[in-house]
Amino acid sequence: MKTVFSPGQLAHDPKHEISDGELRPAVEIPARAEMVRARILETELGEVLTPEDFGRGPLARVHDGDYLDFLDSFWTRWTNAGRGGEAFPFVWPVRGLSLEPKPDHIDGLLGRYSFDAGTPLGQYSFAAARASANSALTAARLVAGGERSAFALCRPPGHHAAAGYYGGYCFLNNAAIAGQWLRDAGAERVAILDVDYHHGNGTQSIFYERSDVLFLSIHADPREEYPYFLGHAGETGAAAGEGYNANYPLALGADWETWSNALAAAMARIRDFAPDTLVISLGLDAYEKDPISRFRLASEDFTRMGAALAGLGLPTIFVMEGGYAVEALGVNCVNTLAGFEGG
Ligand code: OKP
Ligand code: ZN
Repeated sequence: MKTVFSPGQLAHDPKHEISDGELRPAVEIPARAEMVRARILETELGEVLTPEDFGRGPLARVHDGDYLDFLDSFWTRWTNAGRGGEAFPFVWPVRGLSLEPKPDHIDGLLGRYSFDAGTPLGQYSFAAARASANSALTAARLVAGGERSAFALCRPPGHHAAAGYYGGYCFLNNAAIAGQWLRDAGAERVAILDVDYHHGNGTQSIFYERSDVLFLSIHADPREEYPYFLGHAGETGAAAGEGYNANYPLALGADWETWSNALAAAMARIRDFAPDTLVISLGLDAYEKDPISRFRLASEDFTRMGAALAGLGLPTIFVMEGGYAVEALGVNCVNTLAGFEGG
């Protein structure tokens, strides 16, 4: 399986995040991608390609123009306000407050275009996010061109980013951008299965009213876990998209037996939908030793996961999402991909 990765993705190099009432060391760091790349080379999974630049077009098919403009102008506005380093939002337009008119001040804009305070935004974040999206797009093009599968080594990740806001370490929704690009390239139906420990609220929200993209997610119950405000079992889609969203929230502590039952249910839904292409939002944070997560998958379970997914027999794009046990990340990620190739 070919991998797509750009060194430009490493330019987003956050030092801190707001977590547990403190400014803590950031966990979504460049070493994550380095670890995965090293394991791919060590195991000879396949070639590692540099992405092509797809420009703004495919990003704007998923994200609002004013949101992309905000990301583009962030650093100038931030430094014009006399700031430097990393920005964190601290005020949001929640219930009863107004989205319009948009604030002029960067502190207002940060809240206008985000949904959490845990995501550091720095000088190179947008450039790195664009490089990450280009990796997803290049992997999508490989599969559209006839490859059975491809791996987009995306970081920063994407699945929490919605059409008009960032959060959860995500700025551009790589899986959604790849999925939409596949539709525009001629795929009639695309399924996106999100196996990250956290619910993919951004991806769900982007496709919630559409029947051409089925979104499914297996994740920690949002009653107990981030992102808290989306990902419940009753969210099944709306309008034309009714019936085309499927959530499988699991209790904290879920092991492979529990997790794989949800996977079997999700796979049955994918088979019924009969998509042309499958996109896997590949979070590796369901791992038992993940520092911020509370599922109990072992490294060998990721091999099982990959093998099971191969059983769908679909052209498949893997798009990396979370996973913070950096030492084990390469093994767990490549186990999934090699499991797919052997399955
Ligand atoms: C991103 B991805 C816990 C802070 C949690 C947000 C987690 C974002 C996960 N103290 N911060 O889905 O892996
Ligand atoms: Zn996650």
